[in-house]
Amino acid sequence: MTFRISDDLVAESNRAARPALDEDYAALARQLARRGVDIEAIARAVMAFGVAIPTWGVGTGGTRFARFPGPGEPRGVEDKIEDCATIQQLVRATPRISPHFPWDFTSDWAGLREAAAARGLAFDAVNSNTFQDQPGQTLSYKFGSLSHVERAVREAAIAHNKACIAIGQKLGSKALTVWIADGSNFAGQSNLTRAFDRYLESMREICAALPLDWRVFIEHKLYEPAFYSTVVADWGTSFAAALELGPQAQCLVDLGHHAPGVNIEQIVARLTRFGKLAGFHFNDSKYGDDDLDAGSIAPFRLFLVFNELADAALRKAAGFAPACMIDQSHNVTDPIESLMQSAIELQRAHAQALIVDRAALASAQEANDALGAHLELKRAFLTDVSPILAMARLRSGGAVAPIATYRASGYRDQKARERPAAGGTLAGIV
Ligand code: PSV
Ligand code: MN
Repeated sequence: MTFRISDDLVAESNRAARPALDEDYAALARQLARRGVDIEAIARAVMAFGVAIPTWGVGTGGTRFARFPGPGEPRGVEDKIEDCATIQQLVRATPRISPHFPWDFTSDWAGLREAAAARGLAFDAVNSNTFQDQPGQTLSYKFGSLSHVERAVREAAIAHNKACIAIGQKLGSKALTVWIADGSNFAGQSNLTRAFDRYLESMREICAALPLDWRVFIEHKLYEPAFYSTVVADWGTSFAAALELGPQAQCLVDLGHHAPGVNIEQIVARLTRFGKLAGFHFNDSKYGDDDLDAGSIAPFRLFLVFNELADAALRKAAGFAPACMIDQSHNVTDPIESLMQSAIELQRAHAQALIVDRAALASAQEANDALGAHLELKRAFLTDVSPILAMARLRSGGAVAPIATYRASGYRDQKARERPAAGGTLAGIV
């Protein structure tokens, strides 16, 4: 039996935090009531919010220069499930995990599904990987995968995506996320039109293998590893592909995959308007695809994204069912701590968006009151909703102070003993 954080420890740390929380929650309830907001409705909405943890996120990430492994890193998918379950135990906002293949390959899919379910976890979108060659792979992805000039390579990549769908069915997933690294590093290296045509042709074959109740999430990315052109570079390309591929195809927004300064919330609004918003890979960035912790750099931008989601939910936008997932790389923190805090920051943005006075905002907009409208958003954004988030965790059986409780538990030290380091210094971004 491996180490688990005991319920007694969680209860004990909650008991200590409870008096201050009750006081802060009551004060916030009064403040919100004056603004016509029922705190209980917001608390319920926060409790209902869930974001998927990427299985690759619980391992220490790296850059192309180096990776500095942390103690007690997960050695395989079973360990990853254990870490994801620990996150869920304390924050109660992460009931699903998003696996990546072949990284999470195992020989017993039913066993994996059961192991996850036993820890209260279900499976979100499955991710295919045609951006790396696997040991012994003869048809290389060095020059692309789904858009490769050689049919045989494209077929291998298509077969892999179909295999991911088949695995996902065994795990109870309902979506396949496809991100390809295909592109070119030199002007002239690739025919920009033909490469996209080949991509669409490959994706058509993958879509034909999708079960009827599945969706395919097209993930775009501006650059990296291709530095001159990327086949699915932007939301326009993603949207065009989703239109061509039909109703099961939608566009996934990874917050780090845009040109600097791009208005991501407006992209979200556009995709929602046309029923093509698949969902998100949440993270944060300052320069590029930095994969930093959600809400750590640009919390106002995150709030504005959630503001669009709240608006869409309120007007019951057709086809609106965004899948929320995190996609981060934790290079200098304990991944479990980063993921817990990131889930909380997403709940925070969600709660802040829900307390926007939508009627006042609409009136200001209709009256061309630019500053008045802006201040309506700012009022919600500047409201400290932390007591709601903590109360939601408490009521769902989690920890009022997840990071403090996690640190007090000694979980990482225990895992360091249970999971001896594999050794070696691996480079690579995950
Ligand atoms: C690519 O940068 C990406 O955002 C895709 O979602 C990958 O699946 C993930 O990161 C892991 O490398
Ligand atoms: Mn991503």
